[in-house]
Amino acid sequence: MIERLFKVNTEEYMLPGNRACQGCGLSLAYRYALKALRENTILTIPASCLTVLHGLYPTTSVAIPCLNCTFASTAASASGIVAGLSALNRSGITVVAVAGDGGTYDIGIQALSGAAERGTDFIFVCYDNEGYMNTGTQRSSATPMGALTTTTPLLTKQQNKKDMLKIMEAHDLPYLATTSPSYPIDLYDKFVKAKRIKGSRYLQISAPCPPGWGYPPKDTVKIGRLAVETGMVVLCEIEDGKFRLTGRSRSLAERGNRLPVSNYVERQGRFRKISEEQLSNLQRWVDNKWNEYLRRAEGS
Ligand SMILES: Cc1ncc(C[n+]2csc(CCOP(=O)(O)OP(=O)(O)O)c2C)c(N)n1
Ligand code: SF4
Repeated sequence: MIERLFKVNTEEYMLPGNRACQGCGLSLAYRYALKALRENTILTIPASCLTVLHGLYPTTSVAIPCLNCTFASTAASASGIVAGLSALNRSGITVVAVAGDGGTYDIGIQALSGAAERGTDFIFVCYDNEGYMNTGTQRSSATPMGALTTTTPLLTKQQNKKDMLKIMEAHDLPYLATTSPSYPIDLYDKFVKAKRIKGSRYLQISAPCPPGWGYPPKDTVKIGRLAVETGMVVLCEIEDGKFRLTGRSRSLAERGNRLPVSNYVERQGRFRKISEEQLSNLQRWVDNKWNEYLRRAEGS
């Protein structure tokens, strides 16, 4: 592992002094993602915490060119950049769209599905903090069951999280992967791989968010690890249809020592009103997904 760390790009593309909150999981992940993507990259991002992190024109905390687009149009914006580069005969530049779960699972899904169906040569990255965090923690279709948000203030969210990976996999993409900033080498390697592959690639980052999830900023890495240890988040990749568990999720599968979901839930204020029934529903949902992943991993 130490030897592997020395192979990580030492350039920094996230400059000191960005405007994300203390302990932001997105900013940890983004630093490693940009190191893997390197200079010959153009970003496009919609309204989100990431826009705030990038900063206000004419200053920015990110040393990679970036186009701000409207909420629904992230993947369409990327398609336009790809077409523009092609018209100018510019090759060797990776176009990367990055959006939150609101901008991916909900508002950006139509443009994303269109670009993926056309096989647009780009990477779409969803950082999933499980809510509309920039505007004050509203519920999204990525919010897990039992979480409190400002639009589910009394009864918590009643529905399970949408399976966006499955939706994107149905587009027959050459590469899809899930990542977490608590496992930076796994994340870095997947971004390096995605950059080498052609066609539409989809990467999902589980991005813990201290104010939205209700835990102290110092615990972001711990919370991200617990998400994986309990199976709430599963680290995997799908390359040309071949499914693989990676990193910590693979070793959990081999050793069979996954933790109960309650270990994850009890550390976050957003779950303070989860009922016993919801907690057992959540555990059942995680168990079913996990078993499905195990079957796929065994069959591949
Ligand atoms: C069409 C449109 N609707 C609403 C907004 C207001 N808005 C700006 S950022 C944001 C939340 C974005 O949520 P998400 O995509 O999950 O990213 P996060 O804020 O969590 O980083 C909203 C609702 C907007 N800018 N444009
Ligand atoms: S609200 Fe959450 S996702 Fe947004 S900048 Fe703060 S910690 Fe990061």
